[in-house]
Amino acid sequence: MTLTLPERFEELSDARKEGFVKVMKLKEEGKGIVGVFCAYTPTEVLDAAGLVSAGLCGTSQETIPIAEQTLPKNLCPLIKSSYGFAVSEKCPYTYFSDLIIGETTCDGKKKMYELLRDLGKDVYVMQLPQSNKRAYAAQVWREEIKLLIEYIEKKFDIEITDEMLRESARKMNRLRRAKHRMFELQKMDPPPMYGIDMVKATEGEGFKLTVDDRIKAIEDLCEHIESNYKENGTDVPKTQKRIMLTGCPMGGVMDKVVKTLEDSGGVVVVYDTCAGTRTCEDLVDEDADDILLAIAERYLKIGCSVMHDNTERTDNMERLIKEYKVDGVVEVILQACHTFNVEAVKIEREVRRAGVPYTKLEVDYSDTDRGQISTRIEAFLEMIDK
Ligand code: BJ8
Repeated sequence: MTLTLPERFEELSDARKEGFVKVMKLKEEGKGIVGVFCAYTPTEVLDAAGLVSAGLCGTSQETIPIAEQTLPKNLCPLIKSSYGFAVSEKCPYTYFSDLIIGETTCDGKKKMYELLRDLGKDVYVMQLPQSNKRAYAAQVWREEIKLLIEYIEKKFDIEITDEMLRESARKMNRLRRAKHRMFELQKMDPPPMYGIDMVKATEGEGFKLTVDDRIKAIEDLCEHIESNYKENGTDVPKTQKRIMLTGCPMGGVMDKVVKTLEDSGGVVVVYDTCAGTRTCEDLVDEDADDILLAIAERYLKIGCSVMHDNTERTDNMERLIKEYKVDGVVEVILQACHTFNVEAVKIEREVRRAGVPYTKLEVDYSDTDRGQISTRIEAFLEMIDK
């Protein structure tokens, strides 16, 4: 198969060009590339299949104007940005993906996947149950994972056995434990690092190609942080207010929210998000007789607002506040994300019950609300007693 670069390749920045060349090389070496959008994607299947998986969630304002030529303006920026990257051919993983996996999560995403198909992409959508509370929910998700396995086996002409899945589950569990160990370092008082640095470190880890490389990168990082803390202490002053961030994925608002918060006297000690503690505390039962069911059960424990009766998130709130000695909670809602925005009512109730101040910020990826967000954050931090 002859691979071609996008028509406007020469207009891209050097970093992006590098990304395209790197992914093209992988494809030339015979690697299958799978794009994913959600923490519900059973990564054990992709790992067992020997496929390279890459997160495709858009985190940049840059591609939103082109997306808005097709999609409604009043839509979550993550969805618009992701679609914009596909239309403008600016993301190497989307461009070179052999397969894109989506799930029936929020309405905007599941409808956007249909439009991705119109761009000629092979998009496989898994039907996620609307709630994990029904007795049969795990069986439904198990069946969906089985169907995905069959699709992948046929498409890539491979076989995925239960033993391969079990081996991958062990590996993914090790990765989850490593991430959790890193997050738990922030329980120290004062914490060893700023939240923005922790995110940068995990972003780098996400681009490692094999799970083993990712585990090693995080474990090395943990050791480095621990020994540095012992020898030199931390750059974070004890007076910084310890903040939990919760809500929508925050990749697109790191600078506007996290950096502003930490420049104004706060430090993020816990991320209750998909990229944070929400997805690394629960493990797959590696020794279960039915490994497919064990994988299904683990994924359905993810406390995402797209689930009806998402008690997992509210149940964890008070514990996380205590364990990480949280002084205040900031909920970040991406514009037009109805599920997280409505669920915020319950989250606020839980946080206040735990006796901790709470605020909610509704944001998009643009710079237009930067001043207003900064004022809100400063006012919130000022009212926290420390
Ligand atoms: S498991 S958080 S990755 S669905 S796209 S729901 S922000 S309106 S991303 Fe998500 Fe999976 Fe849940 Fe995580 Fe709202 Fe935007 Fe929808 Fe979003």
